[in-house]
Amino acid sequence: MRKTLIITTVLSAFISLNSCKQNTIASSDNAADTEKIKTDGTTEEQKLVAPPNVPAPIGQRAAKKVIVRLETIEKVGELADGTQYNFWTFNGTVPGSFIRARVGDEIELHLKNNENNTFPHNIDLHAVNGPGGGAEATFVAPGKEAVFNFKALNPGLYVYHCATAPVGMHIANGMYGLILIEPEGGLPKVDKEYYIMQGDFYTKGKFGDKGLQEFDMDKAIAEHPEYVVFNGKTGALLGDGELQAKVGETVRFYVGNGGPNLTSSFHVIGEIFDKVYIEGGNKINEHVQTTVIPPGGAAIVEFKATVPGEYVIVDHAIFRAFNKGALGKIKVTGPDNPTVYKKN
Ligand SMILES: [Cu+2]
Repeated sequence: MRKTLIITTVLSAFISLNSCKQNTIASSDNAADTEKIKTDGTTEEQKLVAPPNVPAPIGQRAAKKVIVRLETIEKVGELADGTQYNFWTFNGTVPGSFIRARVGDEIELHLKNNENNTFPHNIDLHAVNGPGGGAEATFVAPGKEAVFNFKALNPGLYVYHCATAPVGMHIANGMYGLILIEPEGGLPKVDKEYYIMQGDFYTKGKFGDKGLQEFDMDKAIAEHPEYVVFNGKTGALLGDGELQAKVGETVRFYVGNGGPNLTSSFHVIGEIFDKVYIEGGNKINEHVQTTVIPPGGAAIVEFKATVPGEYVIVDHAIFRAFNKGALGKIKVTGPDNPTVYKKN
């Protein structure tokens, strides 16, 4: 009798352990689940917008085929006021256009290499399951276009970048951007969404030197940048580029780090991130002051704007902010909130 009881107990414990294990695998293995998601048979062209803006949220829509068109463009632009640099870009901006899709979407990515370019380029999207993240399939000479398809299996915020040798140089010249794969049902609605990407730049001249600056391979290898900036330019998020929000609004930043070398200690002075999607994945941390974003990594941060004023966005490795350019601002307008903050 007692023996039977022991056997039954052990057996049921084994069964429950086993079924528990199966449940865990089933619920945590998003990639396996999403392979079964059928698209609704329709196709849409992704409407791309320039940073710091992002395409409209996906919301509840069914999975579909999404056509994304990127063009690599080598062009001279401003790295700082009066300082020019020959940027290599996706769609003419640093970072490149923000791509937005959902799990289960089939993405047909067209990569065109502008005919006036000098170098071949390609794209490695960290959201891809496949060789080189698409790099092998998209290696393309100036004047040509490459196309490849992938199914978005994992939700999250991912970096994309050029992966043509010398890879470090292509990335250092500005060839990176973000792709968001929303989960089933979309992300929670917020009032404002912005796209910020940090990058380090290596010029022959010193920080602030005027005129066209050449890339410095020795400084890049030594990991000694002259510039560390948000959105490809010292002051891209200042003045006319300053981000905007109203008191009471919830603000979401999609933050990436193109690197190529430096890890970002991303911080907004005078705000606390109510939520951080750590490393751009599913896990949410709350009440965070500074979040670490490695090169080739990303994070989603959210905060509620409660008190009006100007809030400074920095890499809290603080010499980078005040001496190398990693400084932006978000302006919060609206009524004072003396119960939360009052200057006497
Ligand atoms: Cu490239």
